Amino acid sequence: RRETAVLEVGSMTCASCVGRVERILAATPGVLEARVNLASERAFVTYLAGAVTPDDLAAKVTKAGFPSRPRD
Ligand code: 9UX
Repeated sequence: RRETAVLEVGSMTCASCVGRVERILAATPGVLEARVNLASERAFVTYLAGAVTPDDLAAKVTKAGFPSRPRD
């Protein structure tokens, strides 16, 4: 089943950062779609439940230099 995660993503300062974060998320197994909004510092990720978790996604983006955490 598909679910949507919202992540708060820090340290994005330009459109290229947005593209980097979207590619990082989209390249993660289980992720179907990833969209990032720079102004709101949010990532919206559609993923397959059981394949990956919001915590996994936030950890991966954080490791790439953009401190992130799941939001309700
Ligand atoms: Mo923009 Mo982001 O020049 O890591 S790519 S600051």
